[in-house]
Amino acid sequence: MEEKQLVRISKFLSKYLRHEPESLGLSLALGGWVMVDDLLAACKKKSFPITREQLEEVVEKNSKKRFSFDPTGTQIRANQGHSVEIDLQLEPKIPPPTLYHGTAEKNLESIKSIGLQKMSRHHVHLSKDISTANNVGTRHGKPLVFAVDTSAMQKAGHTFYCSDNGVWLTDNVPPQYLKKI
Ligand code: HQG
Repeated sequence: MEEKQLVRISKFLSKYLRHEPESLGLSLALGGWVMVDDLLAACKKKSFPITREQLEEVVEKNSKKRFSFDPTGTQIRANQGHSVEIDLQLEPKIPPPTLYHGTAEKNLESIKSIGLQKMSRHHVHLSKDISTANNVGTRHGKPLVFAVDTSAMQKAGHTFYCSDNGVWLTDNVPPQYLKKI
């Protein structure tokens, strides 16, 4: 499949597996899972037919590994980035001592005063390295990257999770743990 088509399907799936499953006639089960057969039938009904093979190719080749099948291959979910209320059932994990968050310069003053908030998502998203964080920030405007002192946060009792595609998640980051780099 061509890259353009992979992106088109990925955007379609992100919309319905993260944000509005009900408008495709789907509901997400615990963990955010949907039956693959139900998803394919719903896509067809929406005049966006996808084959099982195309779905497998998107899961495998998606640039950010946004989607996963369950071990039996009968269910699929978005790994992170939901706005609908779901419990991904992730286990708390110890993060590397420093993680990074990319944002836009226009958010600087607000973040300095109240820290990082989850906004419309379930968690604040943190990246493993500066270049990934920079790319995330670019989506919002002129990028700005913060180093997050996850080691100190962990000691202070904050909980971290890591999604199946390696994005670190936490509830909020108070300003004292942020350093602009
Ligand atoms: C900002 C993409 C003002 C925050 C990426 C961000 C990521 C504040 C924006 C994933 C704030 C929320 C998530 C505050 C946070 N004042 N602005 N107090 N606290 N913000 O898109 O982290 O392509 O919800 O800095 O790769 O940009 O979807 O979060 O700029 O992993 O797979 O509010 O989305 O992945 O924006 O991105 P978002 P994000 P996907």
